Amino acid sequence: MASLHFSPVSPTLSDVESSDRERRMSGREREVRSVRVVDSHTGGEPTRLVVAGGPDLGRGALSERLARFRTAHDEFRSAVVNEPRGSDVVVGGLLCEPCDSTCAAGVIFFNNVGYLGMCGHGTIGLIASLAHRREIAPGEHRIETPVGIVSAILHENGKVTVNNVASYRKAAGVAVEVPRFGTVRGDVAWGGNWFFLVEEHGFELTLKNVEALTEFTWAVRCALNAAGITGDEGHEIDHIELFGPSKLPGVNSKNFVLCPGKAYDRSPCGTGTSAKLACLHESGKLRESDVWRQESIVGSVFEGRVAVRDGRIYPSITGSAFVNSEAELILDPRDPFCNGIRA
Ligand code: PYC
Repeated sequence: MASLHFSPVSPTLSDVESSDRERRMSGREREVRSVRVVDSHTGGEPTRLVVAGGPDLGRGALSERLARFRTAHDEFRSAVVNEPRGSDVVVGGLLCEPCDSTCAAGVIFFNNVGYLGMCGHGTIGLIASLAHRREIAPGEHRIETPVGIVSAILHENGKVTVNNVASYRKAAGVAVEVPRFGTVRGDVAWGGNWFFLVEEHGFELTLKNVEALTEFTWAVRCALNAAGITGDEGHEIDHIELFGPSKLPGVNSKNFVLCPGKAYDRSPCGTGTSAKLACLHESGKLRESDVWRQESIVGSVFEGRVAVRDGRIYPSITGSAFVNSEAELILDPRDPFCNGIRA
């Protein structure tokens, strides 16, 4: 595999362009930053991959670099994904040099309100973007994330299979009292992020119901928080996932996934589908040889499987991403919304 060129902290203009621009600029203007991004979507869910011009997070484990990103460079996160450059739906990925030399890359995912442990649709987008830049070829590539190493197979047909971190159900059939909606039961599960998975909700999962689905899932998330129902080590359950029947032939289920910043996932959610696969396997409804097809609220489909090693469940998710833009973001300190519109 060709090794990737990592230049996350330096501007990406060519030397000649840079020095021309330098000569024309003075004072504050010199602080204008150039950030190189590749935009893609995976089943309708956007990913903006920062390939150059990101903050210097130093060395060390990706979890340590994420902590540095959060405490010292959070404005960069907001500048890249929030309005007016982005929107609540955009998930950002900062391409990082990996610590482990067997990995092709490291990545830290982020969104309109914070950071993600892992992101399935984002990893598919990352692989499609690196392939678009001719930085990787078909085959398997190991990727470092803040929650562990995952691998991704770029298939000859452009599809991508993400072999996710070990996933598991922490608790089944947990009841929570949700104001205005009553008792809601769901499973608490980890798939690289924390999820509350609900089968019984009474809603039809269609795009025309998105407002009602958002209101309900947000109320569930707030109720879990208020009741002190969390993932391991007190981690907030910040993704809520509803399931219903799919009308597509051969597809097992349709979902609606509310993400931490109140936007819904347009894709079937890679980490959410992983959490679902872990729950299905743990309840004896999915064997290692089975394929689970998960439809998203917009009609895109991921294929999921599980492998069990040393008693742990490793989901894999297959989907496609398409690159739709390569761009240079300009962060001009004179712009009052240079760092995005923040709450
Ligand atoms: O695909 O894992 C995912 C994901 C998480 C949040 C949005 N998408």
